[in-house]
Amino acid sequence: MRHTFLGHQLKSHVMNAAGVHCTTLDELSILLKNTKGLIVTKTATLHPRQGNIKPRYAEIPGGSINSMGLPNLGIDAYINFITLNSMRAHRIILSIAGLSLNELIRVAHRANCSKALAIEVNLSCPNIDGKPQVAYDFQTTEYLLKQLGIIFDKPWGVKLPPYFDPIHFDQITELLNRSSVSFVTAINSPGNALWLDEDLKSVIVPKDGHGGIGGPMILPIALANVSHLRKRLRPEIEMIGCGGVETALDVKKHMKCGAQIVQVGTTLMKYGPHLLNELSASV
Ligand code: RRO
Repeated sequence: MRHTFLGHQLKSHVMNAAGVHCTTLDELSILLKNTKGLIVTKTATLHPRQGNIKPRYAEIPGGSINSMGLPNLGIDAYINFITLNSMRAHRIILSIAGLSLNELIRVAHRANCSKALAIEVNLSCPNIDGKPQVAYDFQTTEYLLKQLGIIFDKPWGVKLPPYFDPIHFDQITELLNRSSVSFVTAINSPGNALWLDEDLKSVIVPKDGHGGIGGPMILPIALANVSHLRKRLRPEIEMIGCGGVETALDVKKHMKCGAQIVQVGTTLMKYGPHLLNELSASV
């Protein structure tokens, strides 16, 4: 089967989800060399960040919980990586975020000058203490979409958190349909979940044990989000499905709901990059 994204033919329609196997330059190199489709970087901020204290990722029944806290090398390191790998830059999506509007605007300007295929603006990081997920605040999102539309002259999209009510799908897609996004990625980890170990202690220390969840347990939420968004978005806006993918059948389900390409997080974390090729070969 042939797959296209933003007008490019792809050799694979399965890729990593931002944050998994894409934070260090070594991880990115391995991913780029050993997979055939697109890859996305860890969400980059203006300056490098250590993230939350460890442990901050754990496997739990049904998937994973994380409270990474946006550890990353800073935008310039990822832009340099893309420049150094310019022959494969057309396969790289640069994920960005800012802890303030001002920071996001500055990161966006730099990202726009990179050779990346596209930019995925993360409006949905669930793990920064004191910072709400931007895409749950429609007023701020509307303002940001306008500002980012002025900055970007290369393809860009947004990574959304899960929504749970039809009115919220109406509201977010109304804003997106008026913006210049080329694609939407859905979903980020449902945030601020809590898991307790058998000894009744939380498994993830930062944020009082709360974190974003991933893996098979979120597949129904992810599919519903892809489907609701696809029905409401302008047809020209492409969709990347993300959330809960463990098997080739799960990839097909995302595509049936409207995704053109599919990202894998928790399952990639568990099995490593060869899994992406296996999933794409069997569709
Ligand atoms: O780094 C994280 O804590 C993190 C991010 Br930025 C995100 O977008 N989603 C997630 O589950 N964790």
